[in-house]
Amino acid sequence: MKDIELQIAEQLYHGEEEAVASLIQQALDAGVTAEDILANGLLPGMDHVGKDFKCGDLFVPEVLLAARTMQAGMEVLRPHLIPGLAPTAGKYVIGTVKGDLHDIGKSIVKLMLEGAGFVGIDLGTDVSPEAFVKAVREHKPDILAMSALLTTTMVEMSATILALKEAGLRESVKVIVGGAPVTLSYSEDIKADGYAPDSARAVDVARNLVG
Ligand code: B1M
Repeated sequence: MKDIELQIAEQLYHGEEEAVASLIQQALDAGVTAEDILANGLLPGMDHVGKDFKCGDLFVPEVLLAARTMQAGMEVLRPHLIPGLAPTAGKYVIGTVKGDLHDIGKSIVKLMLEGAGFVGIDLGTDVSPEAFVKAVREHKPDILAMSALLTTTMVEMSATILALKEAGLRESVKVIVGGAPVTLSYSEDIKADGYAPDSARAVDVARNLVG
């Protein structure tokens, strides 16, 4: 990892929004790609936050600050991750499932999809099965992408797939699931069409399903 990427990870950990935005700009100016800044700076920084949150070294306010810093960093990266003239690869609807407020991973998946030429709608967080069904009915996406970060909320993915089935829409859309507690085996159990452990592979899966 380059020194500047290391600094981005460290400043993200400490929730230093301005420092992270300015370091990202410096890295971009120096020719580091947006993908490298994300993979070697922001994501390891957030991973460090997650580990220390788990073992009790960090608490919710610090995690929130880091999450806000991550979003600020993503705002600087966004135009560099999205090539303006890519042809449309397909249409997506994305959201974090009901009861779940985690949106960082979902937003990264969305950005990466957009970077790969997909266009779509972000329903945000805490999205009920009914709201997903309504969006599929209205927008007719190729891909419905659901994110869950809690073991208690991942069941909503299954509920949404069921709701799609009941609405007669299941065959009209490919469902992709992901998020830290979600596994390939779980995705198979609930009969999703695809699973990805990270945002880069979410794009691969979406491409394969649409292509
Ligand atoms: Co929360 N939280 N949190 N949290 N939080 C976790 C998830 C947790 C693992 C922390 C821990 O205990 N170690 C734990 C869940 C335990 C479990 O269920 N197994 C947890 C908990 C318990 C909670 C609360 C219940 C805490 C509390 O209040 N007592 C609470 C729940 C609130 C709610 O949702 N109802 C809560 C709250 C919060 C904050 C609000 C403080 C904040 C969220 C801020 C925000 O999102 N705006 C937060 C955060 C930041 C985390 C950690 C630290 C980081 C999550 C994150 O953003 N990671 C997290 C610990 C961890 O994950 N290590 C934790 C970075 C992000 C880039 O990764 O989201 O995994 P991730 O996304 C990846 C992949 O998973 C994948 O691609 C992304 C990029 O590569 N991916 C997909 C994600 N979605 C995908 C969809 C796809 C494909 C791939 O296809 C559609």
